[in-house]
Amino acid sequence: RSLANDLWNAIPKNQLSLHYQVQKSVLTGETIGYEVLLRWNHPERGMVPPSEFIPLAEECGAILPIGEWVLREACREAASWNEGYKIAVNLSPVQLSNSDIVALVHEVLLETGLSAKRLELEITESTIIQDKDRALLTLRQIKALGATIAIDDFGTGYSSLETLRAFPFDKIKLDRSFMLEVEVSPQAKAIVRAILALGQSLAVPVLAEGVETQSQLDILQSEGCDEAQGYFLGRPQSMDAHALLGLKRS
Ligand code: G
Ligand code: G
Ligand code: MN
Ligand code: NA
Repeated sequence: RSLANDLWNAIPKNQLSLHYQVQKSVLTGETIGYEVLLRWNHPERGMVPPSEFIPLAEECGAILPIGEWVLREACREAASWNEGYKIAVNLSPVQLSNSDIVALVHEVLLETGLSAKRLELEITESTIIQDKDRALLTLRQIKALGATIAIDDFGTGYSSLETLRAFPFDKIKLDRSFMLEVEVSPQAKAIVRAILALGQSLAVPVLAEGVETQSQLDILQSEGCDEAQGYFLGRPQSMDAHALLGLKRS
């Protein structure tokens, strides 16, 4: 039995679950939304991190049913909240290129009754690099449904200014590697500042990921960053976790 084999059984065996991590306004501290992070509780291996099983799921194709499950669960969950917070769901490149993601998003919104403007889809640049024309069309169609699109892990890997120019992003998520350095490295701080200025010029809000300390948050505030996410503001946790229980409609 292989891990890939186990992965195909993870949904029917109820081994997948979702964690939620808060995203807040830097200026006011208000909650804006929650990012959904998938967890796999393997019967023998315990919690397998997404960094291990998402690539495997993409390789073997299981990401399609798994991604569909995540989207449906996340939207159903958010629709039951008594606050209109946004829900941010990560999309795999494989979902974008090998499935009718537009039809799926449309169907899930109708089925769960979630207002489309509360759904944000997070994609990385690798998602759109393969077939840019098709990706652009797909993202436009998703936006036409009323959902929004964030570019994830910005500033690393392939992310380029050309992509920002050509694609209709609603949010830039600054990669968490910058937060590791921002307090000690003038270079890192200069890059953060430049990306924030870029976001402002393009009228696209920037969210800083991986905020772990008050002093990082202070820097973001003085530099005019819009939103933040990270352990300092809240760890990813299950809906059962006490901090989120107050969200449930009674
Ligand atoms: O929660 P954690 O830090 O371990 O997540 C690691 C990576 O897995 C992140 O890059 C995140 O984007 C990705 N990830 C988490 N949940 C999902 C999901 O539901 N779908 C996809 N495609 N990626 C996810
Ligand atoms: O790539 P993506 O942004 O989707 O990944 C989110 C991942 O980052 C999740 O796996 C989450 O557990 C992790 N994460 C969230 N906040 C922090 C943080 O403050 N510090 C670190 N090191 N990781 C974080
Ligand atoms: Mn993400
Ligand atoms: Na990220």
